[in-house]
Amino acid sequence: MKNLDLVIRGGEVITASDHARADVGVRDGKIVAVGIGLPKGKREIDARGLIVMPGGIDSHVHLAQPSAEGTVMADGFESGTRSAIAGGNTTVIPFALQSRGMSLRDAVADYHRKADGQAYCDYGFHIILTDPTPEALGQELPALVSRGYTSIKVFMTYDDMVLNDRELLEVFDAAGDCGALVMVHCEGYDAIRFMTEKLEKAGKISPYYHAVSRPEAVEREAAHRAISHAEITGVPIMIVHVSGREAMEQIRWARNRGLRIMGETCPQYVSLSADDLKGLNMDDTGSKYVCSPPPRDPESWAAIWSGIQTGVFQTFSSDHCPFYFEGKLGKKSAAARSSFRWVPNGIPGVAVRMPLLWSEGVMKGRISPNEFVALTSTNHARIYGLAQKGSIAPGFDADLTLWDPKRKITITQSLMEHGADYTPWEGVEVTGWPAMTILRGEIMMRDGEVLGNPTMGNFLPREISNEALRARESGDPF
Ligand code: DUC
Ligand code: ZN
Ligand code: ZN
Repeated sequence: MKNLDLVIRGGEVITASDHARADVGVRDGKIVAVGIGLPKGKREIDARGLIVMPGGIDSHVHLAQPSAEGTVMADGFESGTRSAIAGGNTTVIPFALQSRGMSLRDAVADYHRKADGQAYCDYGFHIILTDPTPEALGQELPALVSRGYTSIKVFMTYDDMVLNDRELLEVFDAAGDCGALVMVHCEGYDAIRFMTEKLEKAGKISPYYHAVSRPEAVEREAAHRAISHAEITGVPIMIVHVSGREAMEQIRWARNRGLRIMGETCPQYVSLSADDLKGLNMDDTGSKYVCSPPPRDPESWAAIWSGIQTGVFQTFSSDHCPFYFEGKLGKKSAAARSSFRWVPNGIPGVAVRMPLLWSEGVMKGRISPNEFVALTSTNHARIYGLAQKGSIAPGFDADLTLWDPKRKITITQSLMEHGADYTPWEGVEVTGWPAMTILRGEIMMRDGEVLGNPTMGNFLPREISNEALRARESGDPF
């Protein structure tokens, strides 16, 4: 094993299935050897005392995505992927939004323009499908799947994105035909509108009422409906950003019935609560925590942990959806102060996803280090068709995070490297932090300093998801 470009020596190598003290040898951006006593490489990294794990893959982030009211996101590709690298990630999968009236091809082209030469880490695109025209479903979607855009997201709420039941069924069916994996935002449109109007009429307009307007039943009802549509059309779906017991139990129920329903949850659903949205007045900090579905409560965190521990959830993603707090377009804009309805929905979290899960999950004995790797990297790669990512073995991309499992850090804005002007986890103490992020053999972050440049991230065409393939092999329900 000669001519190694890089040897990472003496770390504890942990994958989703194994762990061993070993050296990792890299050549031409690929892992070529994992073993003991590898020959000297051109570059050497002493990893003694550190864990060497597959680079984090965050399969749910939003970058440079416009919203209906003209709100601008706080991160484009440059700052968003920089933040990802700072948090130990080497791949992100953001969304390419199809606005109504737009073709899917134009949506994808638009996001390539935004990302090209602007990414510190590798990236793919999911497509947000809001306008399921016969052309979009019959021609564009199959063509885009064959070019590596193998997953789509659909919404069951929001005026500018909601699909009705008939449209959901059409989209699921078309996705099943071409192998696209469907991610579903499960919150029911009518129930939210009803609650929002009722609360506003009663003068209950502060950020806290965002959580009141979207109780768990809103998420549970929509999850059940999405699961039923998936069963009827015979397609696998991923229910994203699950916030609490009710929707979690729907997924568990579906999986116990043998349906291919997958679940994703996020740091906010095991660490933030609806009480964080409470503020004394509209200028207070409650809007910093407004996201959808809303964070719940400690009982709910326990339910989410049980879902993580029992395999209801396959992925732990950030749902990084960054908005400014201050300023005309931020969470305290004049419109946002007039009602919670206008507070931009989303929080930044790509830099803290891995530390929060390590600290709350591994350090507190809730999950093993192998499960941590599965939840933050490997499962994202398998579910979303990234065969070359998510493990440490010869042939895989040399995407590695060197993890300091005992490092204590107080989370603060200056460590985030994101474009937002705050972090919802300001002042939270965690144990476990990335010491180094390596992308295809290049050191992109060392001891908190982001190195490299934003031309180093590559676009990743993705294969058809394992789940979609299995569903197709098992045959059409009719
Ligand atoms: N859904 C997301 O996936 N992210 C932020 C807001 C939303 O509704
Ligand atoms: Zn969503
Ligand atoms: Zn999201």
